[in-house]
Amino acid sequence: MTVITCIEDLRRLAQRRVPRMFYDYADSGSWTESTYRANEDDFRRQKLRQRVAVNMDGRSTATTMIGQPVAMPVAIAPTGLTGMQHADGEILAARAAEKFGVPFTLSTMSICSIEDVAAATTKPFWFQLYVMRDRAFVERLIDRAKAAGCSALVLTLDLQILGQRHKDLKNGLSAPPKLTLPNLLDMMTKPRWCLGMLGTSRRGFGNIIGHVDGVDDMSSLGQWTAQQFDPRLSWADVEWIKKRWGGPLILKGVMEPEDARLAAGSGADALVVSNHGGRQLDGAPSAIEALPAIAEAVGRDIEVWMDGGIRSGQDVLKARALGARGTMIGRAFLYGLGAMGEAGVTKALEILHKELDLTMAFCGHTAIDTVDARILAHPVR
Ligand code: HOC
Repeated sequence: MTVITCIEDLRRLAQRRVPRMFYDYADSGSWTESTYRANEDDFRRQKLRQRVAVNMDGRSTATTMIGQPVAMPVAIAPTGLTGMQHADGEILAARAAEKFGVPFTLSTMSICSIEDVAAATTKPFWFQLYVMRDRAFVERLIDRAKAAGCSALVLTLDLQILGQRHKDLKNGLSAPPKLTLPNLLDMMTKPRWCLGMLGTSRRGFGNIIGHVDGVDDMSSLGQWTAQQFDPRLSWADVEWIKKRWGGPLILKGVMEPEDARLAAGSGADALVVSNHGGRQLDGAPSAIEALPAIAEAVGRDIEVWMDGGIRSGQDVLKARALGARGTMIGRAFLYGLGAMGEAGVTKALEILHKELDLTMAFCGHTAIDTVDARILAHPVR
């Protein structure tokens, strides 16, 4: 019996329990995966300054993200096909986040639908939007998110075309997934996962299937999605979406100060410095490397968050020190989900929280809101 003490333990367990094609989908980057690796590696390069004889009693990691109280500056990022890591994955992750006191973001490309997650939770969650060519569908999605009581919209700006992901191509990860003999044999070695899938009816893209004329199964879904991500997305669309949504708006996928200034000028509430977990433009800098210049460029005009490479509470603290008011985690919660369902997501959040709290104390702080760049020995740019 493995004792789970860190995110890496959850990763290893998930790798054993989730069929390879779905595990690889979550845990890979595009092309050479250099950006995917840099996201994690560049966190390691930042060294922390230890303080002593400082009162460390009565600590709190609680803060706010776009004015919403959070138990720590961490939100669950929107991740595609989350319900393939574990049956009903989006519902389980949303429940774990709700109990822990951090926001959960549901992806447009989720397996469970907006309505499924709303019915299974008691607090508002966030919804992530992709801009599709079918703008009437985008409007319906926004309206459904509003009707479900979602409290923020996360608009992804960096996936209007898809980065080339070798593992997915080799594994036959498509809609529908290619059930080749190697894939079927691999699935048979993951009985826990198979039983979960047999026990749920939620195996398709619930936000799309049944909500677009002619898209009623995985095969029609595959054809529809292949042409739907709209490469013409512009700042005018951001304005249109902001107006249609009318609530808190978060822009995800910003990597350049120039785009960050445009994001701030758009009136959005937060931007997320993100290279999509190294899944889009391989060769881009890590998110933690891109963060300081962006934070400097926009000042207090918009909240700056980051995602990419966070595998410990120390990373959350370092991101905070380099200018991120909040962070989003993708793989760190997906490993927990694949390993142990809802309990695994809770475990991932507990691990991050404990590491964040202890590291904050070692660096001489009792409140997350007082942390700044002075906790870093030699901030590496
Ligand atoms: C065919 C669906 O964020 C990812 C996701 C979404 C991609 C949707 C593709 O894989 O990076």
